[in-house]
Amino acid sequence: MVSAQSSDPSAPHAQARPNILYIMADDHALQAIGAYASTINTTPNIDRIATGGMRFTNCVCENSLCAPSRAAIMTGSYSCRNGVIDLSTRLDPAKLTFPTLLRQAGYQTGIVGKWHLHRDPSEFDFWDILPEQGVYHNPVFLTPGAKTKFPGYVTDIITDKCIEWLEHRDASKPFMLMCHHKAPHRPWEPDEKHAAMYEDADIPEPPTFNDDYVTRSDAARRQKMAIEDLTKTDVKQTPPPGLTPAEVKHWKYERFLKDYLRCIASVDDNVGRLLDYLDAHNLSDNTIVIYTSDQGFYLGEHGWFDKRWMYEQSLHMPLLVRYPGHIKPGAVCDRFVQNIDFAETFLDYAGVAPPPSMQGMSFRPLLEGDHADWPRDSIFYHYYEEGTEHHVAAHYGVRTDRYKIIRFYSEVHAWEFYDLQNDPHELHNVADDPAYADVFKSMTETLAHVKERAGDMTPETAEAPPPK
Ligand SMILES: [Ca+2]
Repeated sequence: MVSAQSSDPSAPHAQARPNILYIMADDHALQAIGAYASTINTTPNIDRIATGGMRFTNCVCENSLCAPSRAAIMTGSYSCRNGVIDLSTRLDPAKLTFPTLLRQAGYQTGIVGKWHLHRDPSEFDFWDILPEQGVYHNPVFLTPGAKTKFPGYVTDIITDKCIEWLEHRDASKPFMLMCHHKAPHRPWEPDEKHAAMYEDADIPEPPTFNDDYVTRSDAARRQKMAIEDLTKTDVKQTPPPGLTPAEVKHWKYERFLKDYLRCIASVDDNVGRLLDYLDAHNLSDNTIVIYTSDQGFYLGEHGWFDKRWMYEQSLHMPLLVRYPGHIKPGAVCDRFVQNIDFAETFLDYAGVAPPPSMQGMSFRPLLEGDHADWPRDSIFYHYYEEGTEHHVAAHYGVRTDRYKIIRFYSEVHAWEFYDLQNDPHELHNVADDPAYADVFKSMTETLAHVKERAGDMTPETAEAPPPK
C-alpha cells in the first residue's frame, strides 16, 4: 500500500491510497498538446498536469484503434489475449478488468463518456456512457436501464457528470474515475464558444504532408485515409471552385485541422474545470491525475488523417501523470510504456497484486524517478482491422529506441524497416538496403521474440524476408 499525506484530516482512512482521475481523449495527437511542443495550438490546462508531474515521450499503444486500445487499457493485455482486435468486437465480460479489482479493493469507481466496448461497463459502481461513438451536440447517454438525451455540448456534459459524481461520491473511500471524452474524434464538431478560433490562421503543413510513399510497401498506396479522402461531413463545406488538386488538399487540411483543434480547446477548458475542482476540494495532493488519448492521430503527416498504422504519430499516445509529492514536477520520461501497463500501474498504487491475465508492467518506478532499471527496450504492435473504410492492411511489428520493423502479412505481404535515428520521419524504408542486412535480421528475431511473449499466434503467412 502506498503512503500518502492526508489532505483532509477528518477522513484519514480515505487518504491512505490515492484517488485516480483518469482523463482520456479520443484521437488526441501529441502534436496538438502544448506540453509536447505543439506548433499549432496551446493547451494550458492539459499542460498543468505536465508541469506538475511527468510527461512520457514514448508511451505507445499496441493496436492503434479506439476499441482495441480501450480493451488493452481495461484488461492490461494485448489484443490477441483480450480478444478486441477491431472496432466491432465486444469485450468479453469474462475478461478481468482493473476497475473490477479496484472496486473489490474498496475503491469507488465510475466511468463517464465514451466506452465503445459493446457491453455495459457493469464492473463500475457508476457508469454514464455514450452509446458507441456518441455525438457532439445534444448527446444521448446510457445509464443502467435508461437512455437520456442531454441538451448541450458533449465535452461540457461529460465534465459536468464527472463533477456531479465527485460531489456525491462516498468520501470515506478512495475513488477511481474515468473521464472519457468523445472529442476530438471525427467528425470534429466544435462548440459555439470555440467555433471562430483559428478563423484567420493558416495552419502550417507538416514536413511529410506530400509523402510520395516511393520506398514503401503497397500498403501506403492503397490506404483511404488521405487528406483528399476527407468527406463533406468532415470538412462541412464543398471546396471553392477553381482550385487545383494541391489547393483542394490544403483547403481540406485547414478545414479539418481547425475543427480538430477547436474540439481540443473545449477538452482543454474542461480539463481545467476538473483540476480546479480538485484544487477547490482539497483533493489535488492525494489524487493521481492522468491525461492520455486512446491513440495518436495523423494531422497531415504522410498526407493523412486517422490512425491505425505503426508509424510514429498513431503509435504514440500522449501520457501526462501528476501526483504531487510523489512525482517530480516537470519530469520527462523517454522509456517505453504501453497502454497495457496502465492497469497494473493503477493496481500497484492501490496495493492490489496484478492478476496473471495482465501482460504489462507497473510503471510506478518510472513515475518515482527510477528510470535506470526499467527492463523494456522494445515494444510489440499489431493492427488487425483491414478491409474497412480506411483500407489499412494488417501488420505487426516491433520498435526499439532506434529501429522499427513492420510486417504486412495479409492483404499486403511485405516488410518495412526504418532507422529512426537517421530517418525520424519514416520516409525511407530500408528493408531491402544491404547496408542494414544484419540489423534487419536481428530485428526479425526480436520481433519473433516479442510476438511470442505477447502470446500472438498469428501465422507467418507471407514469404520469407527479402534476400540481402
Ligand atoms: Ca480513438
